[in-house]
Amino acid sequence: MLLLQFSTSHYCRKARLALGYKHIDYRVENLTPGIHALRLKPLTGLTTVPTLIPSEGAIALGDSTQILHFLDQHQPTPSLSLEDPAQAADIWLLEDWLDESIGTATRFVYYDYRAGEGKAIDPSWMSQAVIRIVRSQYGMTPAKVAQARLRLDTGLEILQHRWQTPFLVGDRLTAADIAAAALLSPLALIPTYRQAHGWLFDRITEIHHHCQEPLPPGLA
Ligand SMILES: N[C@@H](CCC(=O)N[C@@H](CS)C(=O)NCC(=O)O)C(=O)O
Repeated sequence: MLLLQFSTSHYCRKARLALGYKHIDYRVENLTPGIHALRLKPLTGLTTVPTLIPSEGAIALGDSTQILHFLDQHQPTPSLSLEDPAQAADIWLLEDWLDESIGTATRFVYYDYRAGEGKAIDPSWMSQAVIRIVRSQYGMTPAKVAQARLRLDTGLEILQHRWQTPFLVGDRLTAADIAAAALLSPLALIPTYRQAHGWLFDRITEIHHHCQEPLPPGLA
């Protein structure tokens, strides 16, 4: 399998965690932000990574949720879901919420930090230019960043409650745990989140070990 990605994208981390969990061999092709659409559009009609090409000539999958569902069909064991229909519904509902709401809120808060207090992480012209482009692409105004922060606060309360047991749903790792670990991982570089939510980074670390994926920046 070939995974087209941005190496730093938290949505690509989600796909890599799922591939690692299932012990699937894959190669990565790192795309350059800015010219990535030239490679992706003809494949999926979309411009986002991750994109997975299961085999040469196969239809490409251009969305991380679609990739997780495909991997479960392609290699059912270990499953990313659970047998019980109510638990399975819960897993995919959480996965969708994490993907659509929490992953985008993380992006807003993370890039706001990298452009301000966290500039020292990489003050290079190149890195700051990428951060400026991302902030403008997603319309990251101070009001929208404040909204994202509130959304993350509520989300983290819910997750802290559910992650009292090792897994968000049921008694083993599922797509919900993988989505949460990947989509919240950029917060590991932000000191206020590290201090307030130690439990979160313990879970993220455990899940990365479980899926044999290198730890994200801040935890490595
Ligand atoms: N819902 C999508 C979101 C993926 C996404 O937002 N990817 C970003 C990188 S983190 C991207 O490719 N942005 C480039 C673009 O939009 O052109 C998924 O789950 O795959």
